[in-house]
Amino acid sequence: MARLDVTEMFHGISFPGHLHTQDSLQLALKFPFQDSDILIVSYPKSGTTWMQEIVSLISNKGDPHLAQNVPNWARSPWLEQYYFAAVLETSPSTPRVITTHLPHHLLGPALHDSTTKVIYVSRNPKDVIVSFYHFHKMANFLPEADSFPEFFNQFLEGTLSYGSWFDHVKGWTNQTAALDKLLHVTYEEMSLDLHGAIKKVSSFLECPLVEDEVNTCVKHCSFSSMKHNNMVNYTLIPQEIMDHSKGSFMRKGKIGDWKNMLTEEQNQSFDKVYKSKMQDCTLEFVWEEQNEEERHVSEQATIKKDS
Ligand code: PPS
Repeated sequence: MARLDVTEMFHGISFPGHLHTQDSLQLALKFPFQDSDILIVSYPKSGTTWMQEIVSLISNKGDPHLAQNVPNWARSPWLEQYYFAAVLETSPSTPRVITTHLPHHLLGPALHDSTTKVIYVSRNPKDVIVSFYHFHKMANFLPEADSFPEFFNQFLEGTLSYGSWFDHVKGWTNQTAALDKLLHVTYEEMSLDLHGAIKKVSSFLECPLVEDEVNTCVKHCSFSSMKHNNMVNYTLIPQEIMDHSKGSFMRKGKIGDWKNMLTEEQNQSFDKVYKSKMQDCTLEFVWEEQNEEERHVSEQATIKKDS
């Protein structure tokens, strides 16, 4: 298969050459966005596919026909990938839905003159590392991930494909003033309250849904529905490109899986790096799924704080 072993270095960030060329990356930075476009932005493994499905279902008022018949990459193609222009031309999504993993310092200027609606999806980075590591094992277009400790260090250094998680998240979430329309949704929000997250996205997209439609969206973008939907679980991708015997794209879909992978020492060094790199950032992530009792205590604390 073409260019599986090629890496493209672009502005100091490595991108898999199977999907990207210097031209496709360069073209992405000059893309003429339209005001009606919807742009889904994320660092890899943060819930991109989930948001693509949510937006697709919302735009179709919960009707799963497109979601069950057209692959996600055709409904919401990646701006920086070489086949983007061709796919966008035949994409059935109205308005156009575009996806990107590009950092804000590269793509921001292209968005300056439009009121494109941007949905930024983030996920707690310990779960991102683990999900990305497993994905490297099955995705033959990504460099071989040798050992987890090595991969973990590369994540912290920002040298993995698509660059630094820290720069990505800070770059996009600091843009509330510069971008007219940016909605930040976390993976954990979707996981803890999918119904609420769908309503939040539908209101941002000015695509109001009645309660039955929200419930249909919830049903079709649950982990189990998406895991069994070939249009979104990447099983259509040939074995040479994604080795499905080495894992599933829809792997676990949980908050806090990092606890099964990171050692205590790695957890501590992660926290140290996180604290120093994110000191200028007010974001707060949910790091693990709370049990019922813990959730009740924190809800009470929030109610008290708000009253
Ligand atoms: S990619 O390659 O960047 O497009 O990957 P991305 O879609 O951002 O992230 C993949 C992870 O998201 C999980 N996922 C979900 N979790 C819960 N519910 C739903 N519906 C869902 N859809 C996707 C997917 O399982 C990957 O996470 P892990 O932790 O590996 O399971």
